[in-house]
Amino acid sequence: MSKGLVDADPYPWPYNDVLDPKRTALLLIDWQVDFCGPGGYVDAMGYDLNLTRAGLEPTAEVLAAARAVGWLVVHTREGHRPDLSDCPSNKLWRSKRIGAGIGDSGPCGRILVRGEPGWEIVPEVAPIEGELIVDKPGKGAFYATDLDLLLRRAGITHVVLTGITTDVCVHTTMRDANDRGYECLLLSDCTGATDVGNYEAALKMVTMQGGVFGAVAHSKSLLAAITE
Ligand code: C5J
Repeated sequence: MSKGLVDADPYPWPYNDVLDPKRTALLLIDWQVDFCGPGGYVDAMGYDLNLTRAGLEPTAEVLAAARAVGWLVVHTREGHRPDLSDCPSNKLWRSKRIGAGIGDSGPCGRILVRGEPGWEIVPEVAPIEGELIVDKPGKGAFYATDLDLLLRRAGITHVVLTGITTDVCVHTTMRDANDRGYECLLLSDCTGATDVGNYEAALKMVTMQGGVFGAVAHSKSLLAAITE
């Protein structure tokens, strides 16, 4: 492996041999109580929280390293206005159908509503002063947000993705970032899904066609490259 490159699949990342701290951002997608905490949205749907929490510890380690080398750090949160005026009616209908209605009251307040305890980012990877937070009504972090503007304005060309869930918000965001020309890396141990098969398939999808959406690496490979 050349110096400063990440041992990744299907190619040493990034493609252009540049792991430049001024041009690289760490994305932390939806590390919210609603997706990995007891009493939140994912819990209400009956999925195994161990799967969505699995990536928290390595993500905290990567976050500390990114902060130390001065990467731009961006946190996202999925959620809706209290009156749900930004929640598409089909999304609302489906959530109620599975027994975790958006806006309904639960142990963590109203499900997926901005400002509620369930919508908060969990303490392990909570934002600190100066880090960007992007609130999004959809699955992708670019839709109906200023994320692209913030990244371009900061001179970011490379994006490292962590977060939950792998097959939904992380994938939608990665695909969109890739279409916009960002060089993307997904950290396999810093993400999780509500289903193991979907998690594995989502990682594999990235690596097809020579890296159709970018590349996948273990966080240890990224940390090794950062500290080289
Ligand atoms: C989902 C997300 N899974 N953050 N949201 O509905 O991936």
